[in-house]
Amino acid sequence: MRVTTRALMIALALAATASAQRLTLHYTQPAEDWQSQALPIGNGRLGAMIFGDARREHVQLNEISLWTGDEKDTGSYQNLGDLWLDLTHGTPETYERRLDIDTAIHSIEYRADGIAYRREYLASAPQQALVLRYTADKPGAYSGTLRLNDAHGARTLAAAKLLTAGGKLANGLQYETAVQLVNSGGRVTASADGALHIENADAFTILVAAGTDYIADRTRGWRGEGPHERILAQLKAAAAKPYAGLRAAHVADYQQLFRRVSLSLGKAAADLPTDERLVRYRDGATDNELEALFFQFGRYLLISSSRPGSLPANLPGLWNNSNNPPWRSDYHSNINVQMNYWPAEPTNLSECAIPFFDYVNSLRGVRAEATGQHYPKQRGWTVQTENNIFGAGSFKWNPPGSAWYAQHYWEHYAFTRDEEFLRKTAYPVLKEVTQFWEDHLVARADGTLVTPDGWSPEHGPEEPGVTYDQEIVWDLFTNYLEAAAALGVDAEYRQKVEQLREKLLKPKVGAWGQLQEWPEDRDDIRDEHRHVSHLFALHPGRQISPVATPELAQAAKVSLSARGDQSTGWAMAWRINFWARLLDGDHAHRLLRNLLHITGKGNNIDYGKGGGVYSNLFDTHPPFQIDGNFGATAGIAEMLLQSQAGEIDLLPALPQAWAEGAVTGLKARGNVTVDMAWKEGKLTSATLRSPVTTKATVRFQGRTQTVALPAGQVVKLGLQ
Ligand code: FUC
Repeated sequence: MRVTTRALMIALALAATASAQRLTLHYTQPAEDWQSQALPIGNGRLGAMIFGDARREHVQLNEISLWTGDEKDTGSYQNLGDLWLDLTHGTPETYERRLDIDTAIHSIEYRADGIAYRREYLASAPQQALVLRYTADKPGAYSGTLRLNDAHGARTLAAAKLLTAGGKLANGLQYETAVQLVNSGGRVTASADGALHIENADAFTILVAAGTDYIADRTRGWRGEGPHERILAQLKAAAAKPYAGLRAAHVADYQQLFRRVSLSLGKAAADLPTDERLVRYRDGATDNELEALFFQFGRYLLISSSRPGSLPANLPGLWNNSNNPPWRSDYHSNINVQMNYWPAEPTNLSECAIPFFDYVNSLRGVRAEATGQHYPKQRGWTVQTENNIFGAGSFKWNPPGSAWYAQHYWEHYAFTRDEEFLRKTAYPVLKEVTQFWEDHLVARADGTLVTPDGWSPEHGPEEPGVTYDQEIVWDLFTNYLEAAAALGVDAEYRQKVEQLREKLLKPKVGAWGQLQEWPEDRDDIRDEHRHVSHLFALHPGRQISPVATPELAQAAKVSLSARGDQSTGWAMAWRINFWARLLDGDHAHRLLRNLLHITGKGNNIDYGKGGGVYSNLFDTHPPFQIDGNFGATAGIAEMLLQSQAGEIDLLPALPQAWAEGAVTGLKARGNVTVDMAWKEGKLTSATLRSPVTTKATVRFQGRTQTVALPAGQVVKLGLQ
């Protein structure tokens, strides 16, 4: 009996280790390079990139509302500052750093002078603070100096066990960082040069709080309370709790989101460091669990950079170490900010999309004013290509940008069936953007309606009726119509919008069988441009599908094949989604492999090829741009489950490489949660559940079946 229990315990422990390994990035050296090696933690608002050096720790800090610019000028997202911790112990003999994305804890372990040292770093959402914990297996082992460098040159003040630095940016934005050191054993003293000195501490915790006076509330002019009192209160509250309590609350808060979805794509690979796995993978090795890790890493990044109450994930998510970052680290409206939110609904992280809606809602007033000046005859509003947090835009006007934003509102409802959200939040946006297009479309001689000032991003020429615009407007009208019907409102206006949709110029097939990017048939078969904007209707739209519009789907395939399989990071991520929607799992997987291709440090912008990942699994455009991470996570979800066509399609684009696997917790439209397992490429079990009584049409292995889903019941699908 005892033996059996013991054997069981060992088996359980091994299984736990295997699953922990599966969800861990790990390395045997500290990071030297911010972009490609340091590891990110974040609570949606506060973020850090960790280098992990044993004797000279560097933690780079961000706060998501630290922006220059205002309602007229775009400005850019800023670096907040850096923490430096110099320790006096000897050179480490062993070293390992890990980012466990199942707990959202970054750990560093090493031995030096015969002492085992351990660090645990986390970004607590409940506590609104970063928590950096240092322990050792021998008392009094820690001596050193902690410094805080403000990225805008503010002086650091040190008093008791507290460091503070902050000030005002040129636009008047107030900001501050505060760092509290909590030690057990030894002594901590402050020096006039703004440092804290640790002598012979047994263990200590560094707590970091930071904030600005930005509030996303136009009626109050963006300026809220200064951050000083707030961040000191946050530090005080965190300092009053033991580390174990802070840790447990953080893990519970994070796992409540993260653990909704699990994915296994086969055997766990040997427990090699992540950078070594990436190199083997690049050289052709199979590593399905690395692909599953990459999927979950996207979910980790979304939870870490986009939590309710804060701003949405920007081009690098939350993590930026420059005051003059590429493309301002902004909200780009022609693909990028939307791609950031593709994984939110299907991978069961609906709440993480809320910052995007709050952000868009906060801009509507400013954008209506700017839109009114630019397009005097139009109601509603739209955006430019580059956008800041205050509502200002720069670079080209992007007329269909707001219509694409509106799609996210509709999808949030489609997945959650949250009727209050539809009525109060989504419908007003869908309607005002629909009105913009009602006013903005123009009739051609043959009566078809076209967008007058089109541009297929970023792939000129500018002309009316480009396919991208037409498809996005079709999508908007369709979403509007379904929203109005679901709410039972605006019957008359619905008829009007239906007529408008009817008259829209529709996608066309060109001379070489391609889907035309422009109304003129001038697509070049040799063109490998990264944007494939005219395939919006295939993904994330739903105007084209292999089942409902096979000719157009075939044309989309011809276009996509011509554009090729190598591109920038996000462009390959989009292609994964396209191939999944074309039900070609092997091709989607080929793109995933191309994207999960390790590349060097490369800091320069490259608009051609060269996308991939760095050894920290950050997607690179190049440079680092988080949309590729999010787009890939969404693409993997599309390979496993689709629901855009009114059916729940199980394993629609399963590649041969994923012959065996299991997934739990994916979401389908209609608020249905799906678990599945498969072997030899065939579904072996599938369960569906819905919180309210409903029916679903399920497609699998070439047939469909309608299943009743009584509220809250787990319904097992009969596969015979
Ligand atoms: C779009 C893309 C670029 C880049 C930039 C941030 O304009 O065309 O490739 O991703 O956004």
